[in-house]
Amino acid sequence: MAFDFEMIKRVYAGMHSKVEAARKTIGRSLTLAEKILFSHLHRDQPLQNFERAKTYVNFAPDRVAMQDATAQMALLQFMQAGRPTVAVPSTVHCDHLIQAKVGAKEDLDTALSVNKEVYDFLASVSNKYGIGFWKPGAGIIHQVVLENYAFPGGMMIGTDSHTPNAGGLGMIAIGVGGADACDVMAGLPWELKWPKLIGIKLTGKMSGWTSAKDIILRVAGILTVKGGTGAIIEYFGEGADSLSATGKATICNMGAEVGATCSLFAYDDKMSIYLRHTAREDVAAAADAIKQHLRPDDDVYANAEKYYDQLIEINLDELEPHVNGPFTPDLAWPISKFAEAVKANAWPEKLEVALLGSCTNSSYEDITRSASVAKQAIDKNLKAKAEFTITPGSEQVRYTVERDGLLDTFDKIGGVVLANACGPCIGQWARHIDDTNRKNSIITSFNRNFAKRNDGLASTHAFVASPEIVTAFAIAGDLTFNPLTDKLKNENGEEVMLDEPAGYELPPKGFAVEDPGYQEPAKDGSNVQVVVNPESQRLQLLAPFSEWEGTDLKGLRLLIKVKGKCTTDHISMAGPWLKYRGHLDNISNNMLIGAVNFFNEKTDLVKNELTGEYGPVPVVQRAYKEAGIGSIVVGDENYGEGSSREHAAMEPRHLGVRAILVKSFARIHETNLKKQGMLALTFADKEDYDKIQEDDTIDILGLADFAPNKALAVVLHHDDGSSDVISAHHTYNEHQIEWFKAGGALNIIRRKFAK
Ligand code: MIC
Ligand code: SF4
Repeated sequence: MAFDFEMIKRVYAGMHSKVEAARKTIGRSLTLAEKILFSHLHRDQPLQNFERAKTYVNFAPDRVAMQDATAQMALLQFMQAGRPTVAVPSTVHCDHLIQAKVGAKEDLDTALSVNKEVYDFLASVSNKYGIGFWKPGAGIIHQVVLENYAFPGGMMIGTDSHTPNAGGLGMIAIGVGGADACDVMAGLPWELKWPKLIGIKLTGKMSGWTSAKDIILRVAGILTVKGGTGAIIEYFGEGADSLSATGKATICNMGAEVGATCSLFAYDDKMSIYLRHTAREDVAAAADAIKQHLRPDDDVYANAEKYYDQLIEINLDELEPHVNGPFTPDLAWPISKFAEAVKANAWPEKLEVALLGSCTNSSYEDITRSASVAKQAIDKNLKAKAEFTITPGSEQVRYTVERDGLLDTFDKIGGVVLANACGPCIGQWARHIDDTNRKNSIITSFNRNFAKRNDGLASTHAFVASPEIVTAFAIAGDLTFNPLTDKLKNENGEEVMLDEPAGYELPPKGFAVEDPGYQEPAKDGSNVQVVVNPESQRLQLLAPFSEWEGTDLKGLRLLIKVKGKCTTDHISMAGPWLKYRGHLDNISNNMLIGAVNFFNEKTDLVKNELTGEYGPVPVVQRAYKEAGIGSIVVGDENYGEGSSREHAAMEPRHLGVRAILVKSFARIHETNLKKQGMLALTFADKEDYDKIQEDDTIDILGLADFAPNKALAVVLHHDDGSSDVISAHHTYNEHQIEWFKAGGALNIIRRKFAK
C-alpha cells in the first residue's frame, strides 16, 4: 500500500523552479492554489497568465482515486483505451456497495456475497493494470486516501465529488467523472478551466460545542449550493492553522456542497503531525523542507482582497454549532435559531435516527468528541432516545477506536456500529420504519441531505450537523433541543445538562490496525484475465456511442422539463440502483425518475408524444429511441448538482437524448455530458425556460459551425403552429467540440491507441 514516495519527491523537486517561473510570468505573489496549479501544468501546456473561469488549461495530476460505484464505469472505459498499465499511481476503494442493515460484520459478509461479481471484476482489473485495490471493509475512499496517499502540494483527481477531502492535507484534489479518470490513467492531460479563487479568512478560535463541521455548514449558508462553482476555496488565518488536519479535511470535503472545484488549507504543523501519525515521517520531512511553496506568499495574507475574487471572513470566536436542512445542505441554522425554525416550518420535532460517520466526519477526533458526549449519557443516567448508528471511516480508525474503548461507549447507549463504508450516506440503508409515509426527521454527520437520499423516503426530513451535535441529538431524541442551553431529564427524573465535548485530534497511543484491507497489484499483469459474463445483470462491456451525424438536430421531442432542484440523485438515483453501476443498459432504467415534471408536478410521469399517454421517463425515452427520434431534457439552475457519477450523463446518451438545456450546470456534470458526446447547453436568457411547452418539437441549429463562444439557435415549434427562436450558450472549447463530433471522448482515445 506504500504511497509512492519517489513520486512525491519528484513533485517537490520540480516545485521550486515551477513556482519561481510562474511568479515571474504573473508578476506578483501567488496564492497556494496558484502554486500547486502552476506546478502541475501538463508538459505540453505553455505557461501564461490564465484568465480565471475562462481559459481551459491542461494539467498532469499525480494520482487517481476511484470508489467502487464509479470505478466500474471508469475501468470499463479504461479497458478500451488499450494501455497495458495505468500511467499514474491509482487506487480503487470498495466502500459504496455495502448495505447497512444489522451491523458491521454481518453486513460486510452479505456485501461480499451479494457483490461478489463486481468485487471480483474490480480486483482483477486493478491487478491487471497496476492499480492498488482496497477491499470492502477497508474504509471510505476519502478517509483511506487521507491516511495513506494525500500529500501537501500534490494534485489528485478522484471519481467521487468529495475527493477534495484531501485538501485537509494541502492537496488540490478534484472530483471528476470516470471518463476524466480514464484520460489521466491513460497518460493524457487533464483539462480544467483555470479556477476562480475564493478566500475564506478564519479569525479567532473555536471552543465548546463548535467544531470544524460548523465552519463549512456556515460557509454553505453563505455561498449556497452553487456559490462555489468554478472556484477553489482557500482557507487561511489564525483560525485555519488551529484546526486539526482531519478537521480541515471535513471542511474541504463538504466544499463539494457549495459546488467548489476543491478547497485547500496551507501546510502547517497540524498537517505535519498528522503525516507523522500516519506513518509518513518522510513525507512530513520533505514537505517541511519546501514549506514556503506549500503556503501562499506573505503578501497574500497581508492584502488578501488583491488575490481573491471573493473574500469571506468568519470569526470562530462567535461561530455557533449549525444544523443544516432539510432537503438541501445550504439551509443553514445556527443552533440558537434551529428550534424556532423546526416549529415554524412544522418539521417533525421527534428525532427518529441519528447517524454518525461518512467521509466527512469519521476521524479519530470526531469519534472521540462524540464518544465524550455519549459517555456523559452513561454517567448522567440518560438513555439515547433516538436510534443511533456509527460508521467509522476506515479500518485503521475503527481498530484504533475499538482498542481505545470508544466503540464500547457507543454500544452502552445503544449505538450500532456499522461497516467501515458509506452505508446510509448513499442510501445503502435498510431502514426499519413502521410507516414509510409518516413525516419523520433524522440527523446525520454526513454532507448531503437531498430528498430520499438516505432511505429512499420522500417523507424523511434529513438534517446535517457535526458529529458531537448528532450525538447530543441522539440522546435528546428531539430536534428542538439545544445542548448549549437546555437540560434533559434522566432516568431518575433529574434535570441534567450535557457538558461540552472533549476529544483528541490524534490517538495518544498512536494508530493501530491489524489488516488494513489492501491488495497490491501484480508486478506484471499482462496474463491476468478480466472476464465479464455476457449474461451478467451487473456488468456490461461498453459499446462505442455513435458519431455525430454531421447535421443540425431537428424534430427533437421534449422528454421532460424539470422543475426546481435536479441533483444527480434525481437523475440517476443511488441506493437500490447502485447494483447496476457497471451495467449501462440496466441502470438507464432509473434515468430522471426523481426529477419533477414541470407540467404535472409529478416525478417519473411524462407525456409520450407518440401516443399522447403518460408514462415513466425511461419507458417514454426508450419509445423515442425505438422510433429513432431524438429528445431533449430541459432543466433549472445548478442542474446535476452533487455526485460525480457519470451515469447521469451516460444514461441519457445511451437512451438517445441529444441535448440538455438548462439555466445553469454543476461543474462535474457539465463535463461528464461533454465527455459522453452530449450537447450541454444553457439558456442565453434564463426566462426562455418559460417558453418551453410540453408538446414542443425542437430543433438545434448551427452545429455545422459549432465553435467556442458561439451561441446555437434553438427553435421551439409549439403545438398551435407558432414558434419561438431562442439562443443557447455553451462552454465547449475546440477540443471538446471534437468529443461531440466523435460521439464521445472515448472514441477519440480509442482511435489514438489503436494506431
Ligand atoms: C455521493 O456522495 O453522492 C457519492 C455516492 O459518493 C457520489 C459518487 C457516486 O455517485 O457513486 C459522489 O459524491 O460523487
Ligand atoms: Fe460515501 Fe457519503 Fe462520502 Fe459519498 S458522501 S463518498 S456516499 S460517505
